[in-house]
Amino acid sequence: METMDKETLKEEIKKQIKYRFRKNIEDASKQEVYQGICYALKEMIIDEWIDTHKKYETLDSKMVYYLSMEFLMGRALGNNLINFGAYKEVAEVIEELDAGDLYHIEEEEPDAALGNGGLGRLAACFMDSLATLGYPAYGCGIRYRYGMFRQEIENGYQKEMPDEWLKNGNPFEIERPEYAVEIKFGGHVDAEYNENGKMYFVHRDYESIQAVPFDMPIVGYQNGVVNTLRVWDARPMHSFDLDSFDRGNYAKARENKNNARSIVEVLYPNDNHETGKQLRLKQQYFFVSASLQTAVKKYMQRHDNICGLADKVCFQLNDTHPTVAVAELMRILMDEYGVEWEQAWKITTKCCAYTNHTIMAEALEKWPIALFSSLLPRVYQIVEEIHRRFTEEIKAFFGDDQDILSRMSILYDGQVHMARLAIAGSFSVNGVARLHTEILKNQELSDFYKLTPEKFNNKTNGITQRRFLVHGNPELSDWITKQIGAGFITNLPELEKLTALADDKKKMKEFAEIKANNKKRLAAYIQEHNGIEINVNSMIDCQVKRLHEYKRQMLNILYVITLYQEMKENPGKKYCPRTVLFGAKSAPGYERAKLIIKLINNVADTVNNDKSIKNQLKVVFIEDYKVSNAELIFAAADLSEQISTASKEASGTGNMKFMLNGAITIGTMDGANVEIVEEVGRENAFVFGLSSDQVIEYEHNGQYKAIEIYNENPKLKKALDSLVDGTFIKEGEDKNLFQGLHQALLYGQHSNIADRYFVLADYDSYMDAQKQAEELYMNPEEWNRKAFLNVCHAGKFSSDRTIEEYASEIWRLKSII
Ligand code: Z2T
Repeated sequence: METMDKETLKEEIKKQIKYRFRKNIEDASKQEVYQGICYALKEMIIDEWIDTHKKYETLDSKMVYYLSMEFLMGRALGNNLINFGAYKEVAEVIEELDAGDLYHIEEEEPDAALGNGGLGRLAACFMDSLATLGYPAYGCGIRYRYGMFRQEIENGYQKEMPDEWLKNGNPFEIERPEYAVEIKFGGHVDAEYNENGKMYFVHRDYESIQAVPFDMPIVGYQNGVVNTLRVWDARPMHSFDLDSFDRGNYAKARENKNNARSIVEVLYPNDNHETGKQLRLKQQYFFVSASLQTAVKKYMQRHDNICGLADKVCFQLNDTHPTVAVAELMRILMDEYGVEWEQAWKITTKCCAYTNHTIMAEALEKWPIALFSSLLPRVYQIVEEIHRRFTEEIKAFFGDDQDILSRMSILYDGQVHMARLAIAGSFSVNGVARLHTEILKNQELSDFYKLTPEKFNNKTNGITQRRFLVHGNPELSDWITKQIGAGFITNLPELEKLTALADDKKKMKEFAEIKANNKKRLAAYIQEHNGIEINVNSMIDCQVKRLHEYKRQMLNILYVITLYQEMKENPGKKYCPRTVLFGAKSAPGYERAKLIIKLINNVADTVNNDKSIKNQLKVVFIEDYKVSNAELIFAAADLSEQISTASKEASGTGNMKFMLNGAITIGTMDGANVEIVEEVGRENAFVFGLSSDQVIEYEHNGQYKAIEIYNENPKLKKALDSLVDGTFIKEGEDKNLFQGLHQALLYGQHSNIADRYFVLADYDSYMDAQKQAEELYMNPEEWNRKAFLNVCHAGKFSSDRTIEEYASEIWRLKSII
């Protein structure tokens, strides 16, 4: 927080540019100015970064290690400036130096997209809240050379391009080669006996890889705290394999080097889906082993007995991806510190805690035993023993019941079941929204809940208002500050104080103007990136999230098609003007999702070029949806589409970002929508669709008949049939392009049942909810009031609240402030 005066700041930025680029600021490119600012800021935060860690050491603080394959950080500069308390100063300095404006300079920074979607962004929000609340924490992850792919849309199809986020360097990171550790893969394990006849295990003929940490600062909000996100890079243990080098085979000697790096080459671009690739397991063990070795070493520097580890360390497993931590910690305790099994198990199960993020079956991680045991032979041995003992426990509790064992065994059907291992090895198992946790307890994990009910708890997700309001929507943030002070920036429930203004006409007009300005800002972005002019007075209707069938972008586009067909049937009628925005990346191998992207783009093309509907409806597909353009979208949105099949979306977090920025939710009673509606009131949202109980009941009884709904609903039939009658087929395209989508909804495809996600079942009530939204929008004052009340009641959804709950109920951390 100790910032410099403006003159010193100017000198510092100029100096950085000069000695890094051999240039005076007048000659520097925007990228060079951007880097100059980053390095100047880094210099300002470095002392607090050092001091924070000194403090943790002198206080001997208990520390949480948030283990996550993904951290979807987005851009760092703007966020760091805000949290450091230097944003406005630096913005002024840049203008005074005639070096452009900060908003455009921020655009020089590539997003750090080391994550897929919700799970990775949640980890990023948690990092921000942990630092802001002064909790001792490390984020531990992988420094992927290539993050989430960049999406290009070509002829309406998604094309994946490499994300070269490190091309111009990564200014805020610091490489820490002195903390490199060795990671062992493959080989075999021999049992040997020492002089007292005690058996121990020796791992031989393994391949070693070096893990090198890079630290990134996580700046707390104006509190002097700077935490660390530690991401691991992989290197060959020795840069040349000397044996083969000696034999004169230079290329072979280099090979080793390439293998090591391949571990951290790229983020797997699957959200809510597992592919079971060996390299993925390598990634998991690589960063988990590196992080655990470091944490234990650090603990042993200050303590003489490993048995107290759980008093000082907690490992939070972000989904099952880091679950190998359970066995790896056992290995370290037993093989490296000589702890006996029973004692090691006690320590491990007091250190590990697991968060579940989905009930989708295709996301459950299972590893073939052959693959697992050949890659991690010693760790696998330990898993076998954990399994043996856990099986005893299950039998003691339930009796010898094969059905129960088939649902609970860690080793089953030739596979290692990671969620089962995570639950067995953790003292806490949490879901990410109230409804989701209830489904875990009563359906998906009910056997485990019966066995160990005390482990289960809920932690409803949250988002950081520093990025998604203060940075993403500065106009609204400043306006709120004028009304109620800046307390909401670290205490979001203070937004409740705004409620009194809902009846103040003048204030409500100001609030509406801010939304209008944000729409103009987004319109400029869309004009520049899509070449489409949108009507800034239209309802901005947004569905931005990963493309997944359960999220039902299909339901949304069916509504768009229905509306378009109505407009064409009633040429004289006036409709509520609407701009429907979609933003979504599909997993590259998810063919049906990719086809839905193509459909959205074809519908957009047809609708946007049809003069007969007089611009009352526009459809825009935002290319390359990511954290940085998401900030613009949330700020500008009127309607927030949260329309997943009830029970399928564990929480959702975009829903909270829209609410905080004054968009009204149209949504199902799923995930955190339930709690959003509870906070804001049903009258201030558009709720529709089957309940999760109804969906689960259908799934059990198999009574759902999509085709009957289709046959009984002419509007729906007409919309659906437009997929196969050529309406949205462009010249030169296969007439049957969208046949598969039609087929999947009505009859099922590839051994799946028809309409697995109940799109047709919810069509009618979705149409109703959309009609209500349109009517309300035609009454701007009423709309504005409800949108405003969404802001007022968003307080619960700060990740600060979520982190306070984790810290007090799971981690038992003490804040240093
Ligand atoms: C993911 O983003 C989510 C769940 C996953 O389960 C995997 C990924 Cl990559 C393995 C999402 C959920 O779908 C979403 O509902 C939730 O809000 C988010 O995690 C954070 O908890």
